[in-house]
Amino acid sequence: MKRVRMPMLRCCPRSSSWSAGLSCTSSSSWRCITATNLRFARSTSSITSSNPAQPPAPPKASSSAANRKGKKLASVFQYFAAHDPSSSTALPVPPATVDFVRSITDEERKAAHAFFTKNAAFLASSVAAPNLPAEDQPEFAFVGRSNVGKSSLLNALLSKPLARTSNTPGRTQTINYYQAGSVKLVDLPGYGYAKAPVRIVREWQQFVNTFLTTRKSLYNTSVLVDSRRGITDKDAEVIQMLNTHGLPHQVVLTKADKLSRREIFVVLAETKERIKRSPFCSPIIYITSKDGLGVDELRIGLMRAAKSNQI
Ligand SMILES: Nc1nc2c(ncn2[C@@H]2O[C@H](COP(=O)(O)OP(=O)(O)OP(=O)(O)O)[C@@H](O)[C@H]2O)c(=O)[nH]1
Ligand SMILES: [Mg+2]
Repeated sequence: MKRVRMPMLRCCPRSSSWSAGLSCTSSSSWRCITATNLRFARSTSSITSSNPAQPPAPPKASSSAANRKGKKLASVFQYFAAHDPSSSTALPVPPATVDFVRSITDEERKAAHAFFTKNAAFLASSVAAPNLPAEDQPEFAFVGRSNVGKSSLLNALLSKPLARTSNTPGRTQTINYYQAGSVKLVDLPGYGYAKAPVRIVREWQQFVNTFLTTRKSLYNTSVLVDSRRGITDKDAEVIQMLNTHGLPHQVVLTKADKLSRREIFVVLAETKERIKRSPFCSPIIYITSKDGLGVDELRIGLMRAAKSNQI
C-alpha cells in the first residue's frame, strides 16, 4: 500500500511544469504527469536519434579567460531565453526548461529572493527520525553524492553561509534543517562517500532513503548531480526510487563553472535523455554554479512549486 501524502500535495499543478504534488498513482494523476512528459518526448524525438555528444553550437563566447568564467555561463540562460521554443528541437535542452526560463520576470526574481532569504536560519540537525522538526511546513530536500555541492547550494539559496561546506567528502553527516520564509530546506548527507566505513555509508543511505520516502511534508527533492560526471548509477538509483514512490523531484547540475559552455550543452543533452522516462522527475533541468548561475532559477522553481500548493 502506498503511504498517504498530505492532501494538499495531491493536486496536479497544471499551470506549472513542476511535478510537485503528484504523489498518488491513480490513473488520472498518472495521465496528468505523463502528458507533460509525452509533450516533452514528442518534441525531442528528433534529438533522441542524434548523437548527444554533438549538440548544436551555442553562440561563441569570447576567448578571454575572464569571459570564459563569467559571461559564458550567464549567457547559457540568456541563450535559452532568446531561443524560439517552436524551434527548440534544435536545442539540447528540454523545451520545458526553455519555456520556464522565458517565463521568468524581474519581479519574480525579486520575490523569489525575498521568499528564500527572509528569516533564513539554521533550524535543527538530526540523526534520528524522532528528532526531526514537526511536519508543519512544506519541505524541499537536497540530495546527491558527497561533495556534489549540496551545502554550498543551500547557502546560495539562502544568501547566507549557514551550512558547513568542505573539500572533504562526507562533511554533512546529519539531516540539517534550514528555515527559508515559510518553507524548510533540508540538507541531507551525501551518498557514495567511499572513504567512510561501509557500515556508516549503509546507515546514512538507509536514513536518507527512509526520510525521502516517508516524510509527509516533503514537497520536492532536488537531486544534485556533478555536471562534470552527469547522472551516475547511484544518482539513477535515487531517481528511480523517487519515481517508484511517486515523489516529485528534479535534477540540478552543479559546478557548471568547471565546464565550458559547449560541455554544459553536452551534459544537458545527456541528462535530458536519462530522465525522459522518469514520470515524477520535472522536465526542467537546473544548472548551478558557485558564482550564482541558476540560483535565481532554482529559487523561482521551488517558490512556484510551493505557491501552487498554497502554503
Ligand atoms: N567550482 C565549484 N565548486 C563548488 C561548487 N559548489 C560547491 N563547490 C565546492 O565543492 C566542495 C564540496 O561542497 P559542499 O557544498 O560541502 O558539498 P556537499 O555535497 O554538501 O558535501 P557533503 O556534505 O560531503 O555531502 C566545496 O569545496 C565547495 O566549495 C560550484 O558550483 N563550483
Ligand atoms: Mg554538505
